[in-house]
Amino acid sequence: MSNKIEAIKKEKDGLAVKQELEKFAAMGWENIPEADRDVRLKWLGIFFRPVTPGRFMMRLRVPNGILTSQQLRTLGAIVDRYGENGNGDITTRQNIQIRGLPIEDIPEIIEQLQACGITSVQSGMDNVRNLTGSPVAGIDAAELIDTRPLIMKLQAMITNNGQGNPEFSNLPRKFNIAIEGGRDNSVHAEINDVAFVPAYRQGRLGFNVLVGGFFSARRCAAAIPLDAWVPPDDAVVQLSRAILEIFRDHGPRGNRQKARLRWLIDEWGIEKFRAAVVAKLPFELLSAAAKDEIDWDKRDHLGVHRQKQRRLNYVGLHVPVGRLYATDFYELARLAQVYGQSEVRLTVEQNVIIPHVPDAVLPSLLREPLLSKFRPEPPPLERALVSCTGAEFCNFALIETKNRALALARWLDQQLVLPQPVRIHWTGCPNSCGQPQVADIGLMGTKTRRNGETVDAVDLYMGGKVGKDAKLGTCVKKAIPCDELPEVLRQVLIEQFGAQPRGSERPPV
Ligand code: SRM
Ligand code: SF4
Repeated sequence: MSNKIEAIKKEKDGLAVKQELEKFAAMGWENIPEADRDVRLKWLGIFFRPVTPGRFMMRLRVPNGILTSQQLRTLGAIVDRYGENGNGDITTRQNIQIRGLPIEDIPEIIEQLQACGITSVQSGMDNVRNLTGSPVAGIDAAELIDTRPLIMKLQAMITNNGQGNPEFSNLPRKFNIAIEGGRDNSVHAEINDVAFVPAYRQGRLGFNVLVGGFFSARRCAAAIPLDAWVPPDDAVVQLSRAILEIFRDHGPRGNRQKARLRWLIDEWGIEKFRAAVVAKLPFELLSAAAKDEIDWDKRDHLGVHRQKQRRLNYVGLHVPVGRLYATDFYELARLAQVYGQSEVRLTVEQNVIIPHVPDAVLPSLLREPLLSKFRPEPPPLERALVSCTGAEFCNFALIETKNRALALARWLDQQLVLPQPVRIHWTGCPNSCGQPQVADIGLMGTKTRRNGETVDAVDLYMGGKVGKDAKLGTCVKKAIPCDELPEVLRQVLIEQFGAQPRGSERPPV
Protein backbone atom coordinates (compact mmCIF):
# COMPACT_ATOMS: atom_id res chain seq x y z
CA MET A 1 0.00 0.00 0.00
CA SER A 2 1.31 3.47 -0.80
CA ASN A 3 0.07 7.05 -0.57
CA LYS A 4 0.19 10.21 -2.66
CA ILE A 5 3.45 11.52 -1.15
CA GLU A 6 5.18 8.13 -1.54
CA ALA A 7 4.11 8.12 -5.20
CA ILE A 8 5.52 11.63 -5.69
CA LYS A 9 8.83 10.61 -4.09
CA LYS A 10 8.99 7.45 -6.19
CA GLU A 11 8.40 9.35 -9.41
CA LYS A 12 11.25 11.76 -8.63
CA ASP A 13 13.34 12.25 -5.50
CA GLY A 14 12.63 15.42 -3.56
CA LEU A 15 16.24 16.58 -3.77
CA ALA A 16 16.15 16.42 -7.59
CA VAL A 17 14.48 19.85 -7.68
CA LYS A 18 17.85 21.34 -6.73
CA GLN A 19 18.85 21.04 -10.38
CA GLU A 20 15.55 22.53 -11.56
CA LEU A 21 15.29 25.56 -9.30
CA GLU A 22 16.54 28.07 -11.90
CA LYS A 23 14.00 26.71 -14.37
CA PHE A 24 11.15 27.01 -11.83
CA ALA A 25 12.22 30.54 -10.97
CA ALA A 26 12.12 31.49 -14.64
CA MET A 27 8.67 29.98 -15.27
CA GLY A 28 6.92 31.70 -12.31
CA TRP A 29 4.96 30.07 -9.51
CA GLU A 30 1.75 29.48 -11.52
CA ASN A 31 3.56 27.30 -14.06
CA ILE A 32 5.63 25.05 -11.79
CA PRO A 33 4.23 21.49 -11.88
CA GLU A 34 2.10 21.05 -8.77
CA ALA A 35 4.01 18.10 -7.26
CA ASP A 36 7.27 20.06 -7.51
CA ARG A 37 5.79 23.33 -6.26
CA ASP A 38 3.70 22.01 -3.39
CA VAL A 39 5.76 19.02 -2.30
CA ARG A 40 9.29 18.54 -3.66
CA LEU A 41 10.47 22.15 -3.21
CA LYS A 42 10.16 21.54 0.54
CA TRP A 43 13.29 19.36 0.22
CA LEU A 44 15.09 22.66 -0.38
CA GLY A 45 13.18 24.30 2.47
CA ILE A 46 10.99 26.23 0.00
CA PHE A 47 7.31 26.20 0.98
CA PHE A 48 4.50 27.23 -1.38
CA ARG A 49 1.90 29.00 0.75
CA PRO A 50 -1.67 28.60 -0.59
CA VAL A 51 -2.68 31.40 1.81
CA THR A 52 -0.24 33.83 0.13
CA PRO A 53 0.27 32.32 -3.34
CA GLY A 54 3.35 33.69 -5.07
CA ARG A 55 4.91 34.58 -1.71
CA PHE A 56 6.93 31.56 -0.62
CA MET A 57 8.24 30.77 2.86
CA MET A 58 11.74 29.40 3.41
CA ARG A 59 12.49 27.24 6.44
CA LEU A 60 16.18 27.41 7.26
CA ARG A 61 18.32 25.14 9.35
CA VAL A 62 19.80 26.82 12.41
CA PRO A 63 21.59 23.95 14.17
CA ASN A 64 21.58 24.41 17.95
CA GLY A 65 19.80 27.74 17.31
CA ILE A 66 23.04 29.68 16.78
CA LEU A 67 23.23 32.63 14.37
CA THR A 68 25.89 35.28 13.78
CA SER A 69 25.34 39.01 13.33
CA GLN A 70 26.32 38.65 9.70
CA GLN A 71 23.69 35.96 9.20
CA LEU A 72 21.05 38.07 10.94
CA ARG A 73 21.90 41.00 8.66
CA THR A 74 21.60 38.80 5.59
CA LEU A 75 18.17 37.59 6.76
CA GLY A 76 17.09 41.17 7.48
CA ALA A 77 18.19 42.30 4.02
CA ILE A 78 16.32 39.41 2.37
CA VAL A 79 12.97 40.10 4.07
CA ASP A 80 13.46 43.88 3.77
CA ARG A 81 13.13 43.60 -0.01
CA TYR A 82 9.54 42.47 0.28
CA GLY A 83 8.16 45.39 2.28
CA GLU A 84 5.10 44.51 4.32
CA ASN A 85 5.13 40.93 2.97
CA GLY A 86 8.61 40.24 4.31
CA ASN A 87 9.07 38.88 7.80
CA GLY A 88 10.52 36.01 9.79
CA ASP A 89 9.52 33.75 12.64
CA ILE A 90 11.53 31.96 15.29
CA THR A 91 10.10 28.45 15.34
CA THR A 92 9.45 25.89 18.05
CA ARG A 93 12.51 24.02 16.77
CA GLN A 94 14.93 26.85 17.56
CA ASN A 95 14.93 27.77 13.90
CA ILE A 96 14.01 30.61 11.51
CA GLN A 97 11.44 30.77 8.73
CA ILE A 98 11.46 33.76 6.37
CA ARG A 99 8.46 34.85 4.31
CA GLY A 100 7.19 36.89 1.43
CA LEU A 101 9.66 35.50 -1.12
CA PRO A 102 8.82 35.38 -4.86
CA ILE A 103 10.14 32.21 -6.55
CA GLU A 104 11.98 34.38 -9.09
CA ASP A 105 14.33 35.58 -6.33
CA ILE A 106 14.86 32.29 -4.50
CA PRO A 107 17.96 31.03 -6.41
CA GLU A 108 19.70 34.29 -5.52
CA ILE A 109 18.44 34.11 -1.93
CA ILE A 110 19.91 30.61 -1.62
CA GLU A 111 23.26 31.96 -2.82
CA GLN A 112 23.11 34.75 -0.24
CA LEU A 113 22.29 32.25 2.48
CA GLN A 114 25.08 29.92 1.39
CA ALA A 115 27.55 32.80 1.33
CA CYS A 116 26.90 33.39 5.03
CA GLY A 117 26.88 29.70 5.96
CA ILE A 118 23.14 28.98 6.14
CA THR A 119 21.42 26.10 4.39
CA SER A 120 17.70 25.42 4.12
CA VAL A 121 18.21 21.95 2.68
CA GLN A 122 15.90 19.12 3.79
CA SER A 123 14.17 21.25 6.42
CA GLY A 124 10.63 20.19 5.46
CA MET A 125 8.62 17.10 4.51
CA ASP A 126 10.13 13.61 4.94
CA ASN A 127 13.49 14.76 6.23
CA VAL A 128 15.44 15.25 9.44
CA ARG A 129 14.33 18.63 10.79
CA ASN A 130 16.36 21.32 12.51
CA LEU A 131 18.62 19.78 15.15
CA THR A 132 17.90 21.28 18.54
CA GLY A 133 20.45 21.63 21.32
CA SER A 134 20.86 23.47 24.61
CA PRO A 135 20.43 27.19 23.84
CA VAL A 136 23.07 28.09 26.42
CA ALA A 137 25.59 25.49 25.26
CA GLY A 138 29.13 26.55 26.11
CA ILE A 139 28.03 29.44 28.32
CA ASP A 140 25.87 27.78 31.00
CA ALA A 141 27.77 27.56 34.27
CA ALA A 142 25.91 24.37 35.19
CA GLU A 143 26.17 22.65 31.82
CA LEU A 144 27.22 19.03 31.62
CA ILE A 145 27.97 18.67 27.92
CA ASP A 146 28.51 21.36 25.29
CA THR A 147 26.08 20.27 22.55
CA ARG A 148 27.46 22.55 19.82
CA PRO A 149 30.21 20.37 18.30
CA LEU A 150 27.95 17.32 18.35
CA ILE A 151 25.08 19.15 16.69
CA MET A 152 27.42 20.55 14.01
CA LYS A 153 28.80 17.08 13.25
CA LEU A 154 25.31 15.64 13.08
CA GLN A 155 24.13 18.46 10.82
CA ALA A 156 27.13 17.88 8.52
CA MET A 157 26.34 14.16 8.28
CA ILE A 158 22.59 14.57 7.81
CA THR A 159 22.77 17.36 5.22
CA ASN A 160 26.03 16.28 3.55
CA ASN A 161 27.63 19.55 4.66
CA GLY A 162 24.59 21.54 3.61
CA GLN A 163 24.63 20.23 0.04
CA GLY A 164 21.74 17.80 0.52
CA ASN A 165 22.07 14.14 1.39
CA PRO A 166 20.37 11.64 -0.94
CA GLU A 167 20.94 8.90 1.66
CA PHE A 168 18.25 10.47 3.83
CA SER A 169 16.05 12.22 1.28
CA ASN A 170 13.45 9.46 1.24
CA LEU A 171 12.45 8.76 4.83
CA PRO A 172 8.91 7.51 5.44
CA ARG A 173 8.07 10.70 7.35
CA LYS A 174 9.60 13.68 9.16
CA PHE A 175 12.23 13.03 11.86
CA ASN A 176 13.22 15.12 14.88
CA ILE A 177 16.52 14.87 16.78
CA ALA A 178 17.50 16.79 19.93
CA ILE A 179 20.61 16.82 22.10
CA GLU A 180 20.38 18.14 25.66
CA GLY A 181 23.55 19.14 27.45
CA GLY A 182 22.14 20.78 30.59
CA ARG A 183 20.09 19.72 33.58
CA ASP A 184 16.75 21.23 32.59
CA ASN A 185 15.72 19.46 29.38
CA SER A 186 15.60 22.73 27.49
CA VAL A 187 14.98 20.94 24.17
CA HIS A 188 11.86 18.94 25.19
CA ALA A 189 13.71 15.64 24.72
CA GLU A 190 10.49 13.68 25.25
CA ILE A 191 8.86 14.92 22.03
CA ASN A 192 11.66 13.98 19.63
CA ASP A 193 12.04 10.86 17.48
CA VAL A 194 15.56 10.55 18.92
CA ALA A 195 16.86 12.47 21.94
CA PHE A 196 20.13 12.39 23.82
CA VAL A 197 20.01 13.37 27.51
CA PRO A 198 23.06 13.64 29.79
CA ALA A 199 23.76 10.69 32.08
CA TYR A 200 26.74 9.31 34.04
CA ARG A 201 27.55 5.65 33.42
CA GLN A 202 30.11 4.22 35.78
CA GLY A 203 31.36 7.72 36.46
CA ARG A 204 31.63 8.64 32.78
CA LEU A 205 29.51 11.44 31.34
CA GLY A 206 27.59 10.72 28.15
CA PHE A 207 23.99 10.39 27.02
CA ASN A 208 21.06 8.10 27.64
CA VAL A 209 19.05 7.72 24.46
CA LEU A 210 15.28 8.14 24.08
CA VAL A 211 13.34 7.20 20.95
CA GLY A 212 9.90 7.48 19.42
CA GLY A 213 8.55 10.76 20.82
CA PHE A 214 6.24 12.64 18.48
CA PHE A 215 3.01 14.58 18.01
CA SER A 216 0.55 14.16 15.21
CA ALA A 217 -3.16 14.69 14.69
CA ARG A 218 -3.66 10.95 15.10
CA ARG A 219 -1.52 10.27 18.16
CA CYS A 220 0.93 11.90 20.57
CA ALA A 221 3.56 9.83 22.37
CA ALA A 222 6.40 10.67 24.73
CA ALA A 223 9.77 9.16 23.82
CA ILE A 224 10.75 5.89 25.52
CA PRO A 225 14.21 4.65 26.62
CA LEU A 226 16.24 2.69 24.06
CA ASP A 227 18.22 1.27 26.96
CA ALA A 228 21.36 2.74 25.49
CA TRP A 229 24.17 4.98 26.66
CA VAL A 230 26.69 6.61 24.32
CA PRO A 231 29.75 8.77 24.99
CA PRO A 232 29.54 12.41 23.82
CA ASP A 233 31.54 11.91 20.62
CA ASP A 234 31.16 10.38 17.16
CA ALA A 235 28.97 7.67 18.72
CA VAL A 236 26.11 10.21 18.74
CA VAL A 237 26.43 10.62 14.98
CA GLN A 238 26.84 6.89 14.36
CA LEU A 239 23.84 6.00 16.48
CA SER A 240 21.69 8.64 14.77
CA ARG A 241 22.79 7.31 11.39
CA ALA A 242 21.94 3.72 12.37
CA ILE A 243 18.45 4.70 13.55
CA LEU A 244 17.84 6.78 10.41
CA GLU A 245 18.88 3.89 8.15
CA ILE A 246 16.54 1.53 9.98
CA PHE A 247 13.69 4.03 9.76
CA ARG A 248 14.39 4.61 6.06
CA ASP A 249 14.58 0.92 5.19
CA HIS A 250 11.89 -0.53 7.46
CA GLY A 251 9.61 2.34 8.53
CA PRO A 252 5.94 1.93 7.54
CA ARG A 253 5.08 3.85 4.37
CA GLY A 254 1.42 2.98 3.80
CA ASN A 255 -0.63 5.33 5.93
CA ARG A 256 1.07 8.69 6.56
CA GLN A 257 -0.82 8.96 9.83
CA LYS A 258 1.10 5.88 11.01
CA ALA A 259 4.53 6.45 9.51
CA ARG A 260 6.57 8.12 12.25
CA LEU A 261 9.41 6.17 13.91
CA ARG A 262 7.26 5.23 16.90
CA TRP A 263 4.93 3.15 14.77
CA LEU A 264 7.89 1.01 13.66
CA ILE A 265 9.08 0.65 17.26
CA ASP A 266 5.59 -0.42 18.31
CA GLU A 267 5.36 -2.92 15.47
CA TRP A 268 8.74 -4.49 16.22
CA GLY A 269 8.90 -4.02 19.98
CA ILE A 270 11.78 -2.06 21.55
CA GLU A 271 14.03 -5.15 21.93
CA LYS A 272 13.95 -6.02 18.23
CA PHE A 273 14.40 -2.35 17.34
CA ARG A 274 17.41 -2.08 19.66
CA ALA A 275 18.91 -5.27 18.24
CA ALA A 276 18.61 -3.84 14.72
CA VAL A 277 20.43 -0.69 15.89
CA VAL A 278 23.17 -2.75 17.56
CA ALA A 279 23.69 -4.76 14.37
CA LYS A 280 24.53 -1.57 12.47
CA LEU A 281 26.94 0.02 14.93
CA PRO A 282 30.73 -0.17 14.67
CA PHE A 283 30.94 -0.12 18.49
CA GLU A 284 29.33 -2.00 21.36
CA LEU A 285 26.10 -0.31 22.45
CA LEU A 286 26.09 -0.11 26.23
CA SER A 287 22.91 -0.35 28.27
CA ALA A 288 21.48 2.88 29.68
CA ALA A 289 22.84 4.54 32.79
CA ALA A 290 20.58 3.94 35.79
CA LYS A 291 19.43 7.55 35.83
CA ASP A 292 19.82 10.64 33.74
CA GLU A 293 20.95 14.06 34.96
CA ILE A 294 17.77 15.96 34.12
CA ASP A 295 16.93 17.15 37.60
CA TRP A 296 16.01 20.83 37.18
CA ASP A 297 12.86 22.65 36.28
CA LYS A 298 13.02 24.04 32.80
CA ARG A 299 14.50 27.52 32.50
CA ASP A 300 13.17 30.05 30.00
CA HIS A 301 16.57 31.81 29.73
CA LEU A 302 14.97 35.28 29.72
CA GLY A 303 16.61 38.15 31.60
CA VAL A 304 20.25 38.55 32.63
CA HIS A 305 22.31 35.48 33.61
CA ARG A 306 25.94 34.97 34.50
CA GLN A 307 27.93 32.83 32.10
CA LYS A 308 30.51 30.28 33.06
CA GLN A 309 33.09 32.68 31.61
CA ARG A 310 34.10 35.33 34.16
CA ARG A 311 32.50 38.77 33.87
CA LEU A 312 30.30 37.69 30.95
CA ASN A 313 26.52 37.45 30.88
CA TYR A 314 23.83 36.21 28.58
CA VAL A 315 20.66 38.22 28.15
CA GLY A 316 17.48 36.46 27.09
CA LEU A 317 15.04 38.67 25.19
CA HIS A 318 11.37 37.90 24.78
CA VAL A 319 10.25 38.05 21.15
CA PRO A 320 6.44 38.18 21.20
CA VAL A 321 5.22 34.96 19.46
CA GLY A 322 8.59 34.76 17.69
CA ARG A 323 7.78 37.32 14.99
CA LEU A 324 10.72 39.29 13.52
CA TYR A 325 10.72 42.07 10.91
CA ALA A 326 13.67 43.35 8.89
CA THR A 327 14.49 46.07 11.40
CA ASP A 328 14.47 43.50 14.22
CA PHE A 329 16.99 41.30 12.39
CA TYR A 330 19.23 44.36 11.86
CA GLU A 331 18.91 45.55 15.44
CA LEU A 332 19.60 42.14 16.94
CA ALA A 333 22.67 41.87 14.69
CA ARG A 334 23.89 45.24 15.88
CA LEU A 335 23.28 44.58 19.57
CA ALA A 336 25.03 41.22 19.40
CA GLN A 337 27.99 42.85 17.67
CA VAL A 338 28.27 45.94 19.88
CA TYR A 339 27.62 44.28 23.24
CA GLY A 340 28.48 40.63 22.68
CA GLN A 341 30.57 38.58 20.28
CA SER A 342 28.35 38.90 17.17
CA GLU A 343 26.31 35.85 18.04
CA VAL A 344 22.75 35.13 19.14
CA ARG A 345 20.98 31.98 20.25
CA LEU A 346 17.37 30.99 19.55
CA THR A 347 15.19 29.01 21.94
CA VAL A 348 12.34 26.54 21.38
CA GLU A 349 10.16 29.11 23.19
CA GLN A 350 10.67 31.33 20.09
CA ASN A 351 12.93 33.80 21.92
CA VAL A 352 16.48 35.17 21.46
CA ILE A 353 19.55 35.17 23.71
CA ILE A 354 22.46 37.60 23.34
CA PRO A 355 25.48 35.88 24.88
CA HIS A 356 28.93 37.13 25.93
CA VAL A 357 27.88 40.54 27.29
CA PRO A 358 30.62 41.95 29.58
CA ASP A 359 29.51 43.33 32.97
CA ALA A 360 30.80 46.76 31.98
CA VAL A 361 28.42 47.24 29.04
CA LEU A 362 25.41 45.37 30.41
CA PRO A 363 23.62 48.52 31.68
CA SER A 364 23.94 50.16 28.25
CA LEU A 365 22.52 47.07 26.54
CA LEU A 366 19.55 47.09 28.91
CA ARG A 367 18.85 50.72 27.91
CA GLU A 368 18.74 49.98 24.16
CA PRO A 369 15.37 50.86 22.53
CA LEU A 370 14.93 47.32 21.11
CA LEU A 371 14.69 46.03 24.67
CA SER A 372 11.39 47.81 25.18
CA LYS A 373 10.00 45.69 22.33
CA PHE A 374 11.93 42.49 23.11
CA ARG A 375 11.89 42.71 26.88
CA PRO A 376 14.24 40.74 29.16
CA GLU A 377 11.55 40.62 31.87
CA PRO A 378 8.10 40.66 30.26
CA PRO A 379 4.89 40.10 32.25
CA PRO A 380 4.37 36.47 33.35
CA LEU A 381 1.84 35.26 30.79
CA GLU A 382 3.37 36.95 27.79
CA ARG A 383 6.73 35.68 28.98
CA ALA A 384 5.79 32.05 28.59
CA LEU A 385 3.64 32.34 25.48
CA VAL A 386 4.32 30.17 22.42
CA SER A 387 2.31 30.08 19.22
CA CYS A 388 2.45 28.25 15.92
CA THR A 389 1.99 30.09 12.62
CA GLY A 390 -1.79 29.70 12.39
CA ALA A 391 -4.19 30.93 9.70
CA GLU A 392 -2.16 33.99 8.71
CA PHE A 393 0.11 31.77 6.60
CA CYS A 394 -0.73 28.11 7.22
CA ASN A 395 -3.48 26.45 5.22
CA PHE A 396 -3.92 23.64 7.77
CA ALA A 397 -4.95 26.17 10.40
CA LEU A 398 -8.48 26.11 11.74
CA ILE A 399 -7.99 29.44 13.53
CA GLU A 400 -5.71 32.49 13.63
CA THR A 401 -3.24 32.00 16.46
CA LYS A 402 -0.31 34.44 16.88
CA ASN A 403 -2.24 37.74 17.06
CA ARG A 404 -4.99 36.21 19.13
CA ALA A 405 -2.52 34.57 21.51
CA LEU A 406 -0.68 37.83 22.09
CA ALA A 407 -3.81 39.94 22.59
CA LEU A 408 -5.21 37.46 25.10
CA ALA A 409 -1.97 37.08 27.06
CA ARG A 410 -1.63 40.85 27.28
CA TRP A 411 -5.21 41.24 28.46
CA LEU A 412 -4.83 38.50 31.06
CA ASP A 413 -1.55 40.01 32.29
CA GLN A 414 -3.43 43.29 32.82
CA GLN A 415 -6.28 41.52 34.58
CA LEU A 416 -4.37 39.24 36.90
CA VAL A 417 -1.42 39.15 39.24
CA LEU A 418 0.36 35.82 38.70
CA PRO A 419 2.66 34.30 41.33
CA GLN A 420 4.71 32.66 38.53
CA PRO A 421 4.71 32.42 34.72
CA VAL A 422 2.13 30.03 33.28
CA ARG A 423 3.16 28.46 30.00
CA ILE A 424 0.40 28.93 27.43
CA HIS A 425 0.96 27.29 24.01
CA TRP A 426 -1.34 27.89 21.02
CA THR A 427 -1.54 25.63 18.01
CA GLY A 428 -3.84 26.24 15.06
CA CYS A 429 -4.76 22.61 14.32
CA PRO A 430 -4.19 19.08 15.63
CA ASN A 431 -0.74 18.85 14.00
CA SER A 432 0.50 20.43 17.25
CA CYS A 433 3.39 22.52 15.89
CA GLY A 434 2.86 24.87 18.86
CA GLN A 435 3.21 21.87 21.24
CA PRO A 436 0.06 22.39 23.39
CA GLN A 437 0.81 19.07 25.11
CA VAL A 438 3.96 20.44 26.78
CA ALA A 439 2.20 23.53 28.16
CA ASP A 440 0.57 24.31 31.49
CA ILE A 441 -2.34 25.49 29.33
CA GLY A 442 -2.44 24.26 25.74
CA LEU A 443 -4.91 25.60 23.20
CA MET A 444 -5.57 23.72 19.96
CA GLY A 445 -7.58 25.40 17.22
CA THR A 446 -10.86 23.87 16.10
CA LYS A 447 -14.33 24.94 14.94
CA THR A 448 -17.60 24.60 16.81
CA ARG A 449 -21.30 25.33 16.20
CA ARG A 450 -23.05 27.96 18.30
CA ASN A 451 -26.60 29.13 17.64
CA GLY A 452 -26.48 27.51 14.21
CA GLU A 453 -23.25 29.31 13.29
CA THR A 454 -19.71 27.92 12.89
CA VAL A 455 -17.26 29.78 15.13
CA ASP A 456 -13.52 29.63 15.92
CA ALA A 457 -12.81 27.56 19.01
CA VAL A 458 -10.06 25.78 20.92
CA ASP A 459 -9.65 22.48 22.72
CA LEU A 460 -8.10 23.07 26.14
CA TYR A 461 -5.08 20.95 27.16
CA MET A 462 -3.67 20.88 30.66
CA GLY A 463 -1.13 19.03 32.75
CA GLY A 464 1.91 19.32 30.49
CA LYS A 465 5.12 19.25 32.50
CA VAL A 466 8.57 20.16 31.21
CA GLY A 467 12.09 19.88 32.60
CA LYS A 468 12.64 16.92 34.94
CA ASP A 469 9.89 14.26 34.92
CA ALA A 470 8.43 15.79 31.76
CA LYS A 471 4.90 14.65 31.05
CA LEU A 472 2.48 15.35 28.20
CA GLY A 473 -0.72 17.23 28.91
CA THR A 474 -4.09 16.01 27.73
CA CYS A 475 -7.32 17.52 26.45
CA VAL A 476 -9.57 18.47 29.35
CA LYS A 477 -12.27 20.47 27.55
CA LYS A 478 -13.32 20.51 23.94
CA ALA A 479 -14.45 23.31 21.63
CA ILE A 480 -14.41 26.48 23.73
CA PRO A 481 -15.49 29.33 21.40
CA CYS A 482 -12.57 31.78 21.10
CA ASP A 483 -14.68 34.73 22.20
CA GLU A 484 -15.48 32.91 25.44
CA LEU A 485 -11.84 32.08 26.06
CA PRO A 486 -10.78 35.25 27.92
CA GLU A 487 -13.25 34.55 30.71
CA VAL A 488 -12.56 30.79 30.73
CA LEU A 489 -8.80 31.29 31.03
CA ARG A 490 -9.17 34.03 33.60
CA GLN A 491 -11.10 31.58 35.76
CA VAL A 492 -8.65 28.72 35.16
CA LEU A 493 -5.73 30.98 36.12
CA ILE A 494 -7.48 32.10 39.32
CA GLU A 495 -8.64 28.64 40.34
CA GLN A 496 -5.65 26.52 39.34
CA PHE A 497 -2.62 28.82 39.15
CA GLY A 498 -3.13 31.14 42.12
CA ALA A 499 -3.83 34.28 40.07
CA GLN A 500 -5.36 37.29 41.84
CA PRO A 501 -7.74 39.63 39.96
CA ARG A 502 -6.58 43.26 39.59
CA GLY A 503 -9.75 45.04 38.42
CA SER A 504 -11.87 44.57 35.37
CA GLU A 505 -11.49 45.56 31.76
CA ARG A 506 -13.22 44.56 28.56
CA PRO A 507 -11.90 41.26 27.15
CA PRO A 508 -10.09 41.29 23.77
CA VAL A 509 -12.67 39.49 21.63
FE1 SRM B 1 4.92 21.80 12.12
C1 SRM B 1 3.33 20.71 9.29
C2 SRM B 1 4.92 24.88 11.01
C3 SRM B 1 7.10 22.52 14.53
C4 SRM B 1 4.13 18.80 13.69
N1 SRM B 1 4.29 22.62 10.39
C5 SRM B 1 3.69 22.01 9.34
C6 SRM B 1 3.58 22.96 8.15
C7 SRM B 1 4.79 22.75 7.30
C8 SRM B 1 2.31 22.75 7.34
C9 SRM B 1 2.28 23.57 6.07
O1 SRM B 1 2.82 23.16 5.05
O2 SRM B 1 1.70 24.65 6.11
C10 SRM B 1 3.58 24.32 8.91
C11 SRM B 1 4.14 25.51 8.14
C12 SRM B 1 3.32 26.74 8.45
C13 SRM B 1 4.05 28.01 8.16
O3 SRM B 1 3.81 28.64 7.11
O4 SRM B 1 4.81 28.43 9.02
C14 SRM B 1 4.32 23.95 10.18
N2 SRM B 1 5.91 23.36 12.59
C15 SRM B 1 5.70 24.60 12.10
C16 SRM B 1 6.45 25.66 12.89
C17 SRM B 1 6.93 26.83 12.03
C18 SRM B 1 5.56 26.16 14.03
C19 SRM B 1 6.05 27.44 14.68
O5 SRM B 1 5.38 28.46 14.50
O6 SRM B 1 7.09 27.42 15.33
C20 SRM B 1 7.57 24.78 13.49
C21 SRM B 1 8.76 24.67 12.59
C22 SRM B 1 9.85 23.84 13.21
C23 SRM B 1 11.13 23.85 12.40
O7 SRM B 1 11.82 24.86 12.46
O8 SRM B 1 11.41 22.85 11.74
C24 SRM B 1 6.84 23.44 13.56
N3 SRM B 1 5.56 20.80 13.77
C25 SRM B 1 6.39 21.34 14.69
C26 SRM B 1 6.41 20.52 15.88
C27 SRM B 1 7.12 20.87 17.19
C28 SRM B 1 8.47 20.26 17.38
O9 SRM B 1 9.12 19.78 16.43
O10 SRM B 1 8.88 20.27 18.53
C29 SRM B 1 5.55 19.46 15.64
C30 SRM B 1 5.15 18.34 16.62
C31 SRM B 1 6.30 17.44 16.94
C32 SRM B 1 6.49 16.34 15.96
O11 SRM B 1 6.61 16.59 14.76
O12 SRM B 1 6.53 15.19 16.39
C33 SRM B 1 5.03 19.65 14.31
N4 SRM B 1 3.93 20.04 11.56
C34 SRM B 1 3.67 18.97 12.39
C35 SRM B 1 2.85 18.02 11.69
C36 SRM B 1 2.34 16.67 12.24
C37 SRM B 1 3.40 15.61 12.03
C38 SRM B 1 2.86 14.24 12.00
O13 SRM B 1 3.65 13.31 12.24
O14 SRM B 1 1.67 14.04 11.70
C39 SRM B 1 2.61 18.58 10.40
C40 SRM B 1 1.77 17.95 9.27
C41 SRM B 1 2.49 16.85 8.56
O15 SRM B 1 3.70 16.68 8.68
O16 SRM B 1 1.77 16.14 7.86
C42 SRM B 1 3.29 19.84 10.37
FE1 SF4 C 1 -0.18 25.09 10.72
FE2 SF4 C 1 -1.47 23.42 12.30
FE3 SF4 C 1 1.17 23.53 12.38
FE4 SF4 C 1 -0.20 25.55 13.35
S1 SF4 C 1 -0.27 23.45 14.13
S2 SF4 C 1 1.57 25.72 11.95
S3 SF4 C 1 -1.94 25.60 12.01
S4 SF4 C 1 0.00 22.85 10.66
